[in-house]
Amino acid sequence: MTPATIERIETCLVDLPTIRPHKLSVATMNGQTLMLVKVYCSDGVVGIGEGATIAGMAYGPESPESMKLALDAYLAPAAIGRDAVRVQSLMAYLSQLVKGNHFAKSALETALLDAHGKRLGIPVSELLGGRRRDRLPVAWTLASGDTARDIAEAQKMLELRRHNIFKLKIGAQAPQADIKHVAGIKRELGDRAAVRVDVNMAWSETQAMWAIPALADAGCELVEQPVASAAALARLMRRFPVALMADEILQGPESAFEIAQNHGADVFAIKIEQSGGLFAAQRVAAIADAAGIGLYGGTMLEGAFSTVASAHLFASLGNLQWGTELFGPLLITEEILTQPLDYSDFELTVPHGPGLGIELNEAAIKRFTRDGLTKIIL
Ligand code: MUC
Ligand code: MG
Repeated sequence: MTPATIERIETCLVDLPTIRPHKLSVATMNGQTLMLVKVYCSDGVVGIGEGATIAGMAYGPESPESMKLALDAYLAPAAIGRDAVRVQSLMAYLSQLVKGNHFAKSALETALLDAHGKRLGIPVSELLGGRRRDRLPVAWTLASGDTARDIAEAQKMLELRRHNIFKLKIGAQAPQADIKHVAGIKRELGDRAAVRVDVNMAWSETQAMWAIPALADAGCELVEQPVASAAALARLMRRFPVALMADEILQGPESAFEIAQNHGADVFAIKIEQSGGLFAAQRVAAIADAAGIGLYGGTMLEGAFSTVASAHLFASLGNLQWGTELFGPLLITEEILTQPLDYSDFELTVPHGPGLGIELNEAAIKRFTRDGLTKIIL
């Protein structure tokens, strides 16, 4: 193989509007910021990766700005001149120099894999061991904050045959009101759709003890991260006729191992960014499989690049019992790709082209790209 080294790394922040406010227990989003990273290699290949999170720093310790800073000041200077082909080895080297910063590392690893796939003429899924499926079920999140509006949105998604699994964001109001909200939506949708909830850690263990059975009675099949601590989630396990999913407490392979050891979840929401990259997420999935824990392909409401990177990984996993929620690009008003992704018949098609198999529409992001770190819209 022709040797290729990293010549230049560029980053930028792109502030894009969302189609409607997206209300979570931690924040209400009116837009999404993508941190894009471009890796220019000595053989002329350019790879693109993305980092995104939810509402600045409301969800977790990294922000789009912190990802850009970690890349510009530390990861990029250390990567310049190094072998661009041996991606795992380069990422391991960089991890010795830069601790944490999982989202920034995931963005860089995505760009390196995109570049390497382009170089070899194969999709990223093949670099991850080969895809086992070409299409992925995709859930939609109902988070307008209004029951009637959420029902209308779900009905529209069913009519369009775009989604028939709905995740409801709850936890911003009292559990009693949330239970009413969930029951109202499930009653309207009936057997046509699956209903799940994400509490984003908003409940105390005591609240969860009485609210979860009520959600199960309402027809909810999966409760994501109802409480903040791993210990509390483990104590709630096996008490209710509904699956419990770990999200925020799952921060890479080591945490996955600990949760599995403590029988701390029925399902893992696997996320490439939160795991620290695609290879780390692959290891999280292996731990889940070994422990008999189900897998769900999670999102950080990412744009097209991190969404497609996730899709390549999820397509290669042996088990994906709970489908995915890779709908991030559909929440953004702008199409940033030259060729839109194919969401049809309740599924997303994993692109087939080399690398990620997608192309950035530079003109489309131009007016949304920040000059520096200061936010220009939202
Ligand atoms: C999360 O907490 O899972 C995924 C869907 C959504 O609406 O928010 C995210 C993050
Ligand atoms: Mg979640």
